[in-house]
Amino acid sequence: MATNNAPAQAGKKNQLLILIVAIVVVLAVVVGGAWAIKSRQATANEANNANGDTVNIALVSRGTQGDFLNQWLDGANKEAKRIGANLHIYDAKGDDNQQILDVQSAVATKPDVILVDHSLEGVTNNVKAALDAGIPVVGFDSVVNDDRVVHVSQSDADLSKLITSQLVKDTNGKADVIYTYVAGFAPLDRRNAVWEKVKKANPGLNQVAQVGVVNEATAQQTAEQVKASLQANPNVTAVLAPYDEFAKGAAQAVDELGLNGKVKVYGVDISDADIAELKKDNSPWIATATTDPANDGAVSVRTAYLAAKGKLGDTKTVTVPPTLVTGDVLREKNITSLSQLVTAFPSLRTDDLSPVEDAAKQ
Ligand code: SR1
Repeated sequence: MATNNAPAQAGKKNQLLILIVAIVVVLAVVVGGAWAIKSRQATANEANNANGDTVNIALVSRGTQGDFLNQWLDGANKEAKRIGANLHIYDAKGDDNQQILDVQSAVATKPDVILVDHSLEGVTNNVKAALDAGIPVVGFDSVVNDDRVVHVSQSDADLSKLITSQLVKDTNGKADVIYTYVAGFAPLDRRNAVWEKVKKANPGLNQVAQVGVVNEATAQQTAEQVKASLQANPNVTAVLAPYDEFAKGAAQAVDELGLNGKVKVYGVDISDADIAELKKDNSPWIATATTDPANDGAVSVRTAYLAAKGKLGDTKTVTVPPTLVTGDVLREKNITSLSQLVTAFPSLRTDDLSPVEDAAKQ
């Protein structure tokens, strides 16, 4: 008796088809992933092979979002081009674990130097591997537990002293204060150490809340936290926000609650957008202690270049001095951009720090 085997055969065909599709998908993932790594590696290697006597700098950036890092990277790129260095940038997009992996990837390309920015402590082991392999490492605003690392930073202690002194002066040392801070970031921790001392020296300062986040939405989320803290603490007259993304958020919160004139914001950092906010009539953000972020990036690249050339000597720290900028001065001088600010405050350019021309001649 003929039996109808069609359903069984169709079932086997479907199973075979599913198996083939699964194999194709797996192969695509494996090959695609390998290509991505290879292309990243290849790009870095191409940079290494582009011109043997060119200094190859692997910049492993945490990719913290915001104006400061965008300007810092712009300054780093422009300075690398000016001094003839290859800059291969790894952008961890704010992911600390990715940055750790990026250091490892950078070591594999055998660059002349590795420049790390805004890293947390987790990169230490891979940085040690670089140093043990003879690759010098320079860190900007980075936490790395190895004395061989050369550290570049703004003088965070002076940044904090400048802005907290303005707060103490304006409040006569007596105020309920909201403080924005996230521990673990080298610059914020160094600024915090000064704030702790200022509070001890001025017992009239009452920190009623500590808020703040560092992520891809720092300003917006900090605004929400400051707003809630202001509503819960009606006697607050000052917000200390020692990072411009924090300060933007704090200013937004004060504006939204209509507390302009009552609550003042004391910030750190500057950008064109920050200048616009500071200059606004009745802006709550009244002052900021700052350097020029692009200049900081340029100093970092020059320091890395000198480290690669073995021209740093026994230099282990390079520190950029800050300046206090107030909304009043910006309005008086009608400053609307960072380039105009640098013209008005020439000390924001520190070409004397890690000068490369000398190294290039040697
Ligand atoms: C999350 S760390 C942010 C700080 O890095 C740089 O030091 C800038 O000054 C910014 O305040």
